[in-house]
Amino acid sequence: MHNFSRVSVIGLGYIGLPTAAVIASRGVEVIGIDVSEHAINTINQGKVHIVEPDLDMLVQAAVTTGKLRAALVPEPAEAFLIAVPTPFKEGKVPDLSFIETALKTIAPVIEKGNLIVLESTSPVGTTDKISQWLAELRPDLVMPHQDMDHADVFIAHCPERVLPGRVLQELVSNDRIIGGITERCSERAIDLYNLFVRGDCIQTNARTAEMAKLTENSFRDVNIAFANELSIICDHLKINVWELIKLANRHPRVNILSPGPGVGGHCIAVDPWFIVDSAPEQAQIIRKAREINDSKPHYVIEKVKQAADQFKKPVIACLGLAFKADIDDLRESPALDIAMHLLKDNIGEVILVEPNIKKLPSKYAAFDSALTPLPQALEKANILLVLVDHKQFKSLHLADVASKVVIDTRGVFG
Ligand code: SAJ
Repeated sequence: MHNFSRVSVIGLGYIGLPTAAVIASRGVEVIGIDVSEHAINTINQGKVHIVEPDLDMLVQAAVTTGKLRAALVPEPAEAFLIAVPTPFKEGKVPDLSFIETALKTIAPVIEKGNLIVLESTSPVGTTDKISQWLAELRPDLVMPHQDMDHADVFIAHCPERVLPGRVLQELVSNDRIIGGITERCSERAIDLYNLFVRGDCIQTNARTAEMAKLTENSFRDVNIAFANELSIICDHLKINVWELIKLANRHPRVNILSPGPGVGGHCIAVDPWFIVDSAPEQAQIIRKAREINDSKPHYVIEKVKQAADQFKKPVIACLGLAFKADIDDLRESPALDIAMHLLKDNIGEVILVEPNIKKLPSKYAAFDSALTPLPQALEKANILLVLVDHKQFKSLHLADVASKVVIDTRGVFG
């Protein structure tokens, strides 16, 4: 088993920073690299620039004990863990530029015997590309795709799988899929993850590991699309979809997910497109599911417009703006998207209730005055649009809202 005394994490975001802090908490020296000076300065003060339960304490302890340090310029290390974003660009084509830039940044400090692990969710073939790119950047080193048995560096993919809001628990307890370019690459990466993972580290090859991560998020997306399609069918047939799903889920082999206003976040709505891009002819259900989930916000907007037509002076209260329950994350949120459309469409007065935030992102600052506490919103609105199942909304009773038109996209009233 290989012991690591110095690890570098490239990209100190929602995945990289918690991973760096957890590795540091195991007594390993960790150097975190990021392009943001703000992130570097914040971390070096023992503080965090992202919201995640308990992360602040862990980072503070790791920085105070000198085990974690952040820097703009890379330094030599035994292992490099790349955790940068992989968004898509025009035409839903994966954008690997962050990975390529990260690799160019670390290439000059890579030494014989080093391990490079890609954690970023990536299309199939990306880990092989890293080996090829690095061969060009460092022709003095032998890459695993060039000589399986005598490579100078080890390269593997180990996709992150943690759920925002539970990152620190899941980083340690989740099983990890580890796919190296060669078996030796996988084994070296397993040694690294065994430092902090209590779940199983399961060995495979790089392409299967890449596809496994995309498959997990696509599985979820397809199943949410099924629930969203059911909700639209049930509206048409005048059936309560929430009751229907509860009943169907009583079958021992049925487990339908929950419909909603659409799918948000940075992963489930993005990753299936990586499969579609790699296999456009074959990936039919996966593409259709994406289309169904992406169209759900428009369906909700149309429903609100129809309801607003019944009132002379419609007052629409949007309950929740975050992308899912009990978090403050508004990025890629269908709820925010719907609320902003309604505000801009001038179909009546629109008020916003989001108990987890005090201010809207600067892009929407003009609408800050629409933010309203829940009791006032309940008093004022004649249409209640439930967009997020925050705990504050789940504690409402149907009697509290009996006089209003309720459009409940999350089933908080069952
Ligand atoms: N949603 C529904 N109905 C459901 C479940 C979710 O509409 O029944 C919506 C949510 O409201 C939200 C979106 O889907 O808008 C995604 O939320 P989520 O909680 O299902 O997942 P994420 O995006 O926060 O995290 C996912 C996780 N993947 C899986 O559960 C397979 C996480 O483990 C991954 O690490 C993460 O993506 C990632 O980074 O890829």
